[in-house]
Amino acid sequence: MTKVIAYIGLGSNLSTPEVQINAARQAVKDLSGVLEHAFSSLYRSPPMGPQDQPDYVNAVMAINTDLSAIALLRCLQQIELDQGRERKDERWGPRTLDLDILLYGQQTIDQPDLCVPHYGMAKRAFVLYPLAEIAPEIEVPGLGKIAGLLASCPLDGLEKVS
Ligand code: A4P
Ligand code: MG
Repeated sequence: MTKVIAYIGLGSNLSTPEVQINAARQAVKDLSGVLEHAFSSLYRSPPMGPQDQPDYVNAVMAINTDLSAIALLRCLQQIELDQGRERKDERWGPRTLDLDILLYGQQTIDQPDLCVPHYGMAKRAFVLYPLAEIAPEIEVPGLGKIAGLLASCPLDGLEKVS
């Protein structure tokens, strides 16, 4: 199977988010069939969605993988569970760890449990800015170059974690 560069969005706002993000990075690196290609700085931002929850820490990781997109999703969901992720009914509620597949090569995937590019990425500063840091020339299928997406995406309080 050929190798693909995939981009993963990492987010956490519970149980010491920086620790969660770093642990998730290591867990992804430990997957068989995955090599880390790049990892962004950590970024802090106010919550999108319900405001009565802590700020989030986000990052974006690029990997080189021969896992299929769906196999990668299953591995990421297991890592979420391993790090104490509980799925509740509240939309956009707090979580120890969220791992989203942002991009999988230049593929567009539209399956019941997997949509790539990730549906919200073009409007989310906490995805676009870390992605642009590690992939300044990237093109998002159907949406165009990242520079154009950034130009119409306000920072919304996003800042690098020092
Ligand atoms: N799914 C479909 N496509 C994908 C994909 N590309 N990657 C399906 C990952 N999963 C994908 O996900 C729900 C379902 O999406 C899964 O069953 C999977 O098959 P989930 O992780 O169970 O639920 P979720 O993450 O709570 O849902 P959602 O709507 O994806 O949440 P978001 O959009 O990720 O938002 N504020 C800040 N500042 N930073 C954040 O990171 N994150 C959220 C969560 C809210 N507010 C935030 C942040
Ligand atoms: Mg998710």
